[in-house]
Amino acid sequence: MRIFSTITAILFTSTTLFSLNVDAKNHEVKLLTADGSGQTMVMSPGFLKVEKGDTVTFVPSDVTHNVESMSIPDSAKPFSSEMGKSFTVTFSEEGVYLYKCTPHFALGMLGVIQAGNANNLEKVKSDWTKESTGVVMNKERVEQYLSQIK
Ligand SMILES: [Cu+2]
Repeated sequence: MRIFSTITAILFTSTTLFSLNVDAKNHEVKLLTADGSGQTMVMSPGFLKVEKGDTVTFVPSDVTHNVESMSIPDSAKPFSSEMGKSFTVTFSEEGVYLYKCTPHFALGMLGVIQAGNANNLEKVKSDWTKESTGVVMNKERVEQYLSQIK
């Protein structure tokens, strides 16, 4: 009987894992030097709403861009990518993620991702208020991204 319960357990586990992954989507954010409509050093899209468990692949237009997390949910893992390399993050913790391109932070190259419920929105807003003193251009982008969170 033991072998049958083991098999049942394995089948149950793989079915559960499969059903968790079935709905997960991959999204793409481009890290652009110029977006063709007059914006420079910009994430496209700058604000993205995903579901818990989805993945986002960040694709730099050239070697000068990367992504680095700034303010994220408490239980989430910070991320930081290599310059010029595509990088995929799994958003397994719900909340708001504020991130930047490390070398273009001062130029306002930041982005916001909402995964599921925005339970840490107030914390992200207060972190942004502190960090925004280091941004000299396009600060309003972040305000505009944060204003889209529902
Ligand atoms: Cu950049």
